[in-house]
Amino acid sequence: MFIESFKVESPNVKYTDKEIQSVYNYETTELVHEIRDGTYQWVVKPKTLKYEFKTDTIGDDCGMGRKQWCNHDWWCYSQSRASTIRIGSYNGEEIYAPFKSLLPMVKPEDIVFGGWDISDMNLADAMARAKVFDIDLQKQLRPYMESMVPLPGIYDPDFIAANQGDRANNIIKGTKKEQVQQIIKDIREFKEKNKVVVLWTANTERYGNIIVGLNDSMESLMGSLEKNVAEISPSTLYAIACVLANVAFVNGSPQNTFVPGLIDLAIQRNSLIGGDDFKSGQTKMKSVLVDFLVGAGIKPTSIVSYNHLGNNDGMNLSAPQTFRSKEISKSNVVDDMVSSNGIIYEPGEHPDHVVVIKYVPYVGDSKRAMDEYTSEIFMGGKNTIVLHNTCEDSLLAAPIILDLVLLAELSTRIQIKAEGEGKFHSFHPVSTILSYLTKAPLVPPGTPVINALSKQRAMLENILRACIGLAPENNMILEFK
Ligand code: NAI
Ligand code: DG6
Repeated sequence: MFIESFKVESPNVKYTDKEIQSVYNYETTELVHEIRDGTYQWVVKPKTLKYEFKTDTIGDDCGMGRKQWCNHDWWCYSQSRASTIRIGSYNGEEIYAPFKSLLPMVKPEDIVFGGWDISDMNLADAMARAKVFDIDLQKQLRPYMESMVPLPGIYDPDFIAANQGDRANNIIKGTKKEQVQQIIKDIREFKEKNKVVVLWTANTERYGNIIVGLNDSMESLMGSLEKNVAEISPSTLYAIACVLANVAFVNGSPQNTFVPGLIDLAIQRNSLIGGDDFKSGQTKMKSVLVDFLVGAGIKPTSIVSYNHLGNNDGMNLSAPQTFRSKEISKSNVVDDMVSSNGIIYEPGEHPDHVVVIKYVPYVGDSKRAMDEYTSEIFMGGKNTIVLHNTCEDSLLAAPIILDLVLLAELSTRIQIKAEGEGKFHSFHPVSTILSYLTKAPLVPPGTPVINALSKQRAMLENILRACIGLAPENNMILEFK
């Protein structure tokens, strides 16, 4: 059964006009590796930590009883708009509510769009050029989009494919520092009326070289900016501007925008950063399937993923250096699952994992993703699973863009306090709750990277549940045992 909304009644939860406060017992474990009875042993000690959460309710979309206009397939594949969570059972029936009813979230219809592009094409013409929507829909949307023209962007041909040069007619001139200053000015003008989240969905760049003294610390990066050093990518320049303007910045592309100096800067200034690379289709399937296989004791030994696509992203990725960025972000996604099972894999053993992307103009945005998973099964047998997925690339990415923006904004409104801590603070500026939506989750230094989709989803959902004093979803259903 599905219900539209709910409210939690508990001594641990308080709803006020301005915020939702919750007290939460975090059940976890402490691991000890010590000598007992003359040998090293692992000892696991359950422990309970007490946390408090405060969530600012600005942007209220909890909508107790309010009718939602957007409850249809427009939002399909958006985690925040189209998915549900289980909240309990009633008379023996499982009860589900919208994911968005957990905490107040900004409504998509309240988002004000702005942005930069190195091409000055208005959004209606860009929509026509992209050939993703059918003509009828384009005609309906054109009046709303033709007056929307992007602000000039930061262009550096060294970082993207040469085949993008023809589009670059809308460029911020000046030194890198002046370009950053212009982005900050644009953000400030926008910020006068709106809360800002910036999301990079521009071309994939090549990886930036990490060089000691150039970008390995906040000081070196800011020093390099002063000196107009060439090896600072446009995406890193936008990210610097966002951190300096204290607005959230999310990277939807695979390159290493977040060089160590940038991460350092974001931490110092407590400004949210998140990424990298939208996890839209093939990788999402991979982070489900490999989790299932390894979790079931089946041993994937070869994973080969092909893509062909004919949109501008595909054209940009046809250059080796931009392809390499994508290859890296697509390749590391099975690591945590493989290392979780020391029964089927030897230490250091890893399946062959190959990623191929080819530009095929004829298929346009209709991307083909083909995967072959070969695994070892019972008694030395082999199992091969083949997937073929055809889908509009852009229509997979757009809902993820929406989710990243809505969740990043929500994340900036949550405050946390552990027992013994004097005051509330925001989550770590390197935002891990966005990892469900990204191929190569950016995590704070020293934090484990989780790629398995079910764990990423559980983390996101359970943290939001904690903010309203609900226990994590444990699927035990003990009531019926
Ligand atoms: P696109 O090539 O259609 O659009 C990129 C836009 O960025 C173009 O309009 C280009 O002019 C602009 N641009 C390039 N450099 C810029 C700069 N420095 N500043 C401002 N604008 C700039 O690409 P698409 O398909 O929209 O993808 C965007 C990014 O998202 C790519 O990195 C892609 O790999 C990534 N991505 C896309 C997915 C998908 O569409 N399913 C999934 C995962 C990631
Ligand atoms: C070819 O792989 C083009 C890419 O930009 C993809 O569309 C994108 O990275 C999606 O990858 P995935 O693995 O999430 O489907």
